[in-house]
Amino acid sequence: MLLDIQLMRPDDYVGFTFFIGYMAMFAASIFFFFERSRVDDKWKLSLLVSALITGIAAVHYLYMRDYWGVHQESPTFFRYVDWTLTVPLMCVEFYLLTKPAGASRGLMWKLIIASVWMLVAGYIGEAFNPALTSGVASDGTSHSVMWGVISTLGYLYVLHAAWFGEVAQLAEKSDSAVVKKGVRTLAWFVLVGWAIYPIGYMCMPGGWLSSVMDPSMIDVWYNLADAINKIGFGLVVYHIATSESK
Ligand SMILES: *C/C=C(C)/C=C/C=C(C)/C=C/C1=C(C)CCCC1(C)C
Repeated sequence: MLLDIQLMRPDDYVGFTFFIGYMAMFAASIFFFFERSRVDDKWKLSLLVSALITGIAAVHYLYMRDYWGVHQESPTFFRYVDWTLTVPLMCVEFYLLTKPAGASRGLMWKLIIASVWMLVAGYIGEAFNPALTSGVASDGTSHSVMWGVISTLGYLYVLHAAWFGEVAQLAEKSDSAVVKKGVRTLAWFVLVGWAIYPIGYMCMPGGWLSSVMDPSMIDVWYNLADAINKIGFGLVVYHIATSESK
């Protein structure tokens, strides 16, 4: 009996980014997990969360790679399941880093709710886009713009918290210069790294960039952004943890 999995063609560059994304996430997870033994106890949970973020992504990438291979179509559902699990965990990282300076559980939950809001609205914008059924790109414009704007409100909340709001203020109060600087670096990830996703979103049929960019580019943008944000974010946490360990 033949397996139903199609082997990747050498010119399938979108498929290749899923392939390499999977390996990178997997390797990063092993790294963060084993490095836990080298840091002080109070940092072990932060490194575990980094390992979980890339580990959860690795499992989804394996699945998305095959989904792409078989259907040559965006694995939108699995993409959003992955993000809905991993982005709240990134919010947990902000909480863990600022907890010694007084961060409350309430702050953690506000960030989690804002990020889930952002992702649920984004999912509605992508998965229920009328252009997908009608085949007419312009049919999707008002739908994708409306849900994109709703989603952006959640994004702005997290961005504001990381730069000016509670997270930034607590980091400022921290007595560790490394934590202060590290939280600022993570805020840059939220500003620059996270901004890549709306670019991908705007490539979908009917999106503002769809006339200038191939809709299949959406997955390349998302895969690139995931690698930067999940692995890079984890490395910043790793740097803080190792610098602050004896
Ligand atoms: C590891 C995955 C991460 C860090 C995913 C982040 C996703 C976003 C910041 C998505 C943002 C979006 C908007 C701000 C508007 C359009 C819809 C989204 C969901 C693509």
